[in-house]
Amino acid sequence: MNVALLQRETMKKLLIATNNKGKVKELQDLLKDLDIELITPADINLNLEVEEDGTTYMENAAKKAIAFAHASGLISLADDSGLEVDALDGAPGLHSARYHPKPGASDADRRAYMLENLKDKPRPWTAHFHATIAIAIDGKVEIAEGNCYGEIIPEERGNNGFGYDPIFFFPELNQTMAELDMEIKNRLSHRAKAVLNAIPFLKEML
Ligand code: ITT
Repeated sequence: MNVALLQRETMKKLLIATNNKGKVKELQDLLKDLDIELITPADINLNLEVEEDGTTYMENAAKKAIAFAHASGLISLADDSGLEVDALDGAPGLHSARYHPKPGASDADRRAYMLENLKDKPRPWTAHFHATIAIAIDGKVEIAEGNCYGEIIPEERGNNGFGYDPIFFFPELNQTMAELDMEIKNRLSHRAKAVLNAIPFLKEML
């Protein structure tokens, strides 16, 4: 066996426990400098849908991380996140991925639905993204959190990112989250901050 292959064989593995492709890409980039092999559910043919029935981000993130760790035997990192809009009393929050009356709605449908619900409210529509990260192995779970502040704007801008990014605006940058390169989003975002807060115990667990 050559040295590179041997190093890879003995490297610690971390499963990125999400079915959201946008999150996978961001987390791969955010974790790339750690000395670990990042595994996605697709890499190990793991098809797991976890019901998100918790009442907090923490409960849902922990439930996802534990379920993926149990199914794979790998240390697993899950993210539960959401967008909280002040004029909507913090909605959609925990329900951001399902914020639409129609089942099977797309991200674009959810953005349009949010703008419809906001249209009669005075601007600025201040909002923040929240992310809770849970890392689980052997019944042990560690939690880290991050927030990112901005406002919702009534027209979509930019093609990067996912979810609500095209309508989440940073006034000080004059750009939406979807106009930022991933490298910049990964310095500012709720997920980036949560990962940064998770690094110390991630290093301990690996
Ligand atoms: P997994 O549970 O498989 O990780 P999910 O998309 O269902 O994927 P969540 O339950 O955590 O994940 O839902 C988070 C939703 O919040 C996500 O689907 C987006 O609509 C929104 N969201 C979270 N982070 C975002 C970001 O960085 N940019 C845009 N929208 C985001």
